[in-house]
Amino acid sequence: MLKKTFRVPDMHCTACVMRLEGLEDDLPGVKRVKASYQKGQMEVEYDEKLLSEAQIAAAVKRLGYTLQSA
Ligand SMILES: [Cu+2]
Repeated sequence: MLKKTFRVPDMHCTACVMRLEGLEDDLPGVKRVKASYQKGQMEVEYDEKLLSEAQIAAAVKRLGYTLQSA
């Protein structure tokens, strides 16, 4: 299990946070997502055997946001 913090500069309200934290249920391999639009960051705890960073970035992109390395 890995825990990584990413920058998501295009989050701007709690609705964005809710959408991104929804990945916790929608993306297999993700254990926990903690997002903060004030910080423009999201912390993802995930199983690196099931999921790559690129797959997380793609899922975030599908929601309309940009994932960057912190
Ligand atoms: Cu928003």
